[in-house]
Amino acid sequence: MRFKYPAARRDESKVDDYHGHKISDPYSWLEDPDGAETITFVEEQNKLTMPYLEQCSVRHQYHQRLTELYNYPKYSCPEKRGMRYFYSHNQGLQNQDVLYAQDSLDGPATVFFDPNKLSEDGTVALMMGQLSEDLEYFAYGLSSGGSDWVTIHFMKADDLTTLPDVLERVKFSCLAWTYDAKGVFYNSYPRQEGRTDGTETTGNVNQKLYYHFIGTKQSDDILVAEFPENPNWKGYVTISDQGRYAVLSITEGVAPVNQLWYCDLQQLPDGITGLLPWVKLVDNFEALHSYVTNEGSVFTFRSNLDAPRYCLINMDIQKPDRQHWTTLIPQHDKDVLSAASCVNQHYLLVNYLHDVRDILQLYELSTGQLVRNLPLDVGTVSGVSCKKKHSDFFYKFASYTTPGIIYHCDLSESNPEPRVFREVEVKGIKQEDYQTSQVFYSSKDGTKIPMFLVHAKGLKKDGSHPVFLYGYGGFAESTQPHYIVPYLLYVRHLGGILAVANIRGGGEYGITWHKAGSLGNKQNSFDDFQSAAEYLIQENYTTSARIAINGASNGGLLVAACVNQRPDLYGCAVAEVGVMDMLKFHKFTIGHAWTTDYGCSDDPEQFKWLIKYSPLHNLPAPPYHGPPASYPAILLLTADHDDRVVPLHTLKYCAALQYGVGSSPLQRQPLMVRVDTRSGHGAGKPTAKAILEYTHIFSFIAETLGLSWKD
Ligand code: X98
Repeated sequence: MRFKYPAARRDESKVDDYHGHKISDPYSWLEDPDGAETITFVEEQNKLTMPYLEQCSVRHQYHQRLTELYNYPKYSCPEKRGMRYFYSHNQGLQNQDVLYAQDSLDGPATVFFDPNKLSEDGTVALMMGQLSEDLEYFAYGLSSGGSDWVTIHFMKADDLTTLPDVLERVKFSCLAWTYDAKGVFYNSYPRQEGRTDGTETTGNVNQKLYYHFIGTKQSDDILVAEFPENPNWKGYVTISDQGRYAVLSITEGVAPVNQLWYCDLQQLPDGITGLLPWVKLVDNFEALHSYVTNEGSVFTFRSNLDAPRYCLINMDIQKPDRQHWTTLIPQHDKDVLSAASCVNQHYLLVNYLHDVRDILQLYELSTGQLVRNLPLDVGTVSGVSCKKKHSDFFYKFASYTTPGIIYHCDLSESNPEPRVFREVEVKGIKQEDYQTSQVFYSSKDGTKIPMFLVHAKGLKKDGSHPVFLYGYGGFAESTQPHYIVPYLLYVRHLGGILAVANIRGGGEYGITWHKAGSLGNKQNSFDDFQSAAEYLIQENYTTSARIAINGASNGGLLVAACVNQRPDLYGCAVAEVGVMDMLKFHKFTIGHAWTTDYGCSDDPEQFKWLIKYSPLHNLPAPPYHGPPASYPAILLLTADHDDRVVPLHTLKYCAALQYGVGSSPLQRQPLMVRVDTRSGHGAGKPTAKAILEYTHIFSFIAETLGLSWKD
């Protein structure tokens, strides 16, 4: 079937000069979210896309079954605070998780905070929350419509009454109480022209760190740190165990490096009255140091200094010179030390990532010696809750087929053993019907790439199976196993295989893996993804016409770049909230922070990297003849309040795609965009919206790959 796409004006006069290279930008008018033409463009695209998605043959079955199966109870690990426990819980289909409090683990739980009460459609979400040390107050950040902007509110923790204090223009912020519960540290941006609701594209610069005293106006907040010479710096406070120090971690972009300053709050004779007398412990961006704990003046940090797989180091702030730093737990020869926290005064709970599976171990804080292993199945520690002053801790395990097991362990017992505290069950999905395996395939340059495969037990490798191939590959983020009901539905009811490729650019094997897939090496990340598809074909799982690829954000870029490079390799591509204009991404909202992974077109050498793969700039011009004759079916997704990756990326790419490829008579598969409203980059998305979005994505895949529903 041929589709008639909405006409989009091409402004041929828009040409930019990058270091002598003339690059046209005919759809730059789509950069104005308020422009009448942009509004019409979005309306017309949705008018084409939504009826198509709604008429897909499996749409109703998929939606009904997903709603049924998603309706299972979800719990976080309980957090012990004082003598009380706090946890989040969703009965199944509630739009937002509810916070509960209880006095004992087997006692009754009462609702502590319910975000569902804040909006009809569930689009107001709780993004952050902190109790003061003695449980006097609860400070919490709400976001509306999916935006990264947050408004901080306060509530008394005993009678749940709200206080009049409200903090605005907060984004990418810490939230840290001083132990005396007089107030919190938080970050906010200066006032900006126009809107500040997440529908604007204004660059986020000059963030400042404030201290807010409870009971005062935001305009009276104390500015405690700012970096006027470095508009992209952000400084986040962590309060040390026992509350004596404010530890300030300063980052510039999203690279795993920071500066580390601290302030001894005991040495402030008049309390917090102005810019704090920060002491610089690390004043360069060579490595990342994250606070774990401190014993007096000796601080323990998780660090990647000369340790691409991370280690734990001790620094005595009374002897801050580098030559006095000591290694507490050295870097492992293969595994990544991905997290560490202190428990029961003298122990460290340490998480390692071993071939994309988590390992959890207990170490002695004083010596760094291993005490014991905490056995885990193949999967992910998706949550840990522990405190230095408490002897017990919780951790939650999840995998592609395990929805969640929360373990509880009390180190004060004579022979402490983790016990299952809570295990959830999803009625209608039998774990034993599925098989998860991990393969290591060769990429273009011979590098072995891990990939998880989830499919029905006893699947025959006869080349007939539809595949859902997912990837991310950026920002040192590891793509670890999680329980995702929509994926299991694809396996169970559409006969599919879930394939998750742990491509370079992620953090699966530490900093080396990240560097091998970023900046001038970004193409490795794309090659790894394409090699995953080729492997699945060679191994006779599938054929290219039955492969759907998917990714979001940096993964949306991955999907779009891979389609441009190998349109013959896939039957369908779903690119969510992707970065598509690699020459301009740094100009909008927080885009400048991503130059640490991508580089920046302002730099002549980096421009050459970016122009080679930027999805917007590597589409064919009409008339498109191929080869191949056509592009796969493409579904793009974005949303009006996505202020992380602003919608203009997807809109400009969509216009250029429909112009270049959609105009070809040989292009029979749809090239469509779905633009959601009161929705953002993904965090805080209400359950109803998530279910509908997954329904549209998998209905589109089924329709365009020709899959039918299996009961
Ligand atoms: C971000 O852009 C993360 C944005 N971001 C944060 C927080 N702090 C930041 C500090 C510096 C720069 C960016 C920061 O969210 C933050 C603060 C407090 C609490 C939690 C977070 N990221 C990249 C992204 O979204 C990938 C990883 C996170 N991208 C979109 C990269 C390309 C597409």
